[in-house]
Amino acid sequence: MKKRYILVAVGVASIVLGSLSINSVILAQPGEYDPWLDDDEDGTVDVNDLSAMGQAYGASGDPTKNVNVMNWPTSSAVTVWWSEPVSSGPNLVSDVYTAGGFGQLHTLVQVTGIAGQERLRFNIDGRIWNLDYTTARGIVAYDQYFNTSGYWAIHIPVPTEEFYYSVNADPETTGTITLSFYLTWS
Ligand SMILES: [Ca+2]
Repeated sequence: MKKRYILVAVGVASIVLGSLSINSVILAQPGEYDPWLDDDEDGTVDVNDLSAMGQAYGASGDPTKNVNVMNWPTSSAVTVWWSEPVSSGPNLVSDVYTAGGFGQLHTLVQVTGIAGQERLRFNIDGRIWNLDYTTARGIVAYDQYFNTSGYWAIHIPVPTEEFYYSVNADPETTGTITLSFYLTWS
């Protein structure tokens, strides 16, 4: 009985080893160049790349890889206001925009018609949602007074996934605001 088991075991092992050797022949064929396998980064995957693996064989740790990304995409510029009138009364509030995973928010502002005691309070706001996402609260992420006409370029980290702009004019204040933004990854 034992001999029979041994014979079966040897038979199975032969089949497994046979298929393994066929697989290794297939794997040994030249394939597409994979830069992740080219350890010494000489443009060829060869035995020199195996030595690094041999030395580290059996080691374990965090598989995160450091990479340099050169082709960061950029968003298109979005015009929020074009010569939009502002005056005391209700705040001027923009649509809500989604930062979409971008990291930096670049805003260009032009203000006209502000002089003397006139003053605009300009905010870039993020939004915090309640726990069941039924109501949101605006949070001031950037706060600046414009007390003259002029141009401003404002660069800030994206405050939250969603953001918007708001302008509040002091009493006896009238002017216009033109504003556009674009987003970059870094
Ligand atoms: Ca190599």
